[in-house]
Amino acid sequence: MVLKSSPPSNASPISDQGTCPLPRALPVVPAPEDGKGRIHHPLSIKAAANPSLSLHELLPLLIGLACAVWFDVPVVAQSPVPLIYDTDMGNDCDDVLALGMIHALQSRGECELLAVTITKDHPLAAPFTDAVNTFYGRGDIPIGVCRSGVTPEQGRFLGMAADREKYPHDLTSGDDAPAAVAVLRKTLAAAQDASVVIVQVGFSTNLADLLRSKADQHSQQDGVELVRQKVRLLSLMAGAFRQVPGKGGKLGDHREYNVVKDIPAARAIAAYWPTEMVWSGFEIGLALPYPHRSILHDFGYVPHHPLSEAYIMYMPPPHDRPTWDLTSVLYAVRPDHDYFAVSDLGHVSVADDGLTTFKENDQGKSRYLILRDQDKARITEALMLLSSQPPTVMP
Ligand SMILES: [Ca+2]
Ligand SMILES: [Ca+2]
Repeated sequence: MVLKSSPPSNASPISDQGTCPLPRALPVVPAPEDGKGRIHHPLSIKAAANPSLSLHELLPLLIGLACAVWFDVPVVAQSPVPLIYDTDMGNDCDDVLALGMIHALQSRGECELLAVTITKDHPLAAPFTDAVNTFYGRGDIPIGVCRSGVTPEQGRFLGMAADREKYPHDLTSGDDAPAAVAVLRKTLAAAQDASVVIVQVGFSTNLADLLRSKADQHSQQDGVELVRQKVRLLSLMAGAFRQVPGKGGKLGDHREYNVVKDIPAARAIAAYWPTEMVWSGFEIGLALPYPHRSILHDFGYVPHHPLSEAYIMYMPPPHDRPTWDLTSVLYAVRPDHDYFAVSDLGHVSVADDGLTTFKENDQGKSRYLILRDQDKARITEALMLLSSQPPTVMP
């Protein structure tokens, strides 16, 4: 296994007018264009608008202008990553923080949440998700549900969705939501080819059902062909790719929850998913605990915040919850930030008991994330800042 930097995404970092690599999230300067995709330097505009500037004031502007001319770099807008979030919302609080991150990244122009599909079979999972989406001003995002019987219990925080005064939303029961597979097929059919990134942070139930799906009113393609045509990447929190400390601190194999809860579905995805997959194993989020002080201090900009309340109801501070699902979102939207190293290509196999094994193979479609010690602090900071970022419009 060879450590290497993240592979480039298909959102080309190379301008078609030059060769200057640009970070995905480079803010686009809202300045006039000359019709050739070139953006005028703001300093040149200021100087032109103020002809009476003194030499003292003018000099830095002239230097800036000279630099702007010298480095007449065309700025190319990066289009937001079209994203589908597939989650077992309600089983742990990291799904909630990860959804908050997606909304923050969308507000920053880095992604667009097309749909949420849910693999927890409880009628309040979809209303809770709708409440979070509504909190961030995006209550119309389609939500699809499963009828799998997997984790049917309510859990510790989905009951928050019953209080529509505190957390307004209009989807009151998952019974009123469409099936996840229908939402997935409709969303993919409407997307551009090879564009969609799916983040799977629960069980593989919905995505395995998608692969098995047949032509319908949304697409003439079967599930495998539809995914092959429309999906660019599957970023999933599932499996474990190194041993982790068990009871007593002794290293051992880990059968990861998202795999174990629906082993046939996980096996189907590992074997038949037709696009690139990047797996965030159990060990990644475990090594990046979410600092509980952030829950106590960073969400107080509204009287009632669904993220911090769900976290506290799930397991109150002082508890630093692992950031499993958050890491999959971070990689999905910012693969070029070099937060993580990734393995070489290979196959993931899923044993009958849910144990995952990775085998290098040039023909494989899977990679897994690798965490370098020196990156832990900046990843944790990114996860905290993004998940606690206020909505664009305060509810
Ligand atoms: Ca809604
Ligand atoms: Ca989850």
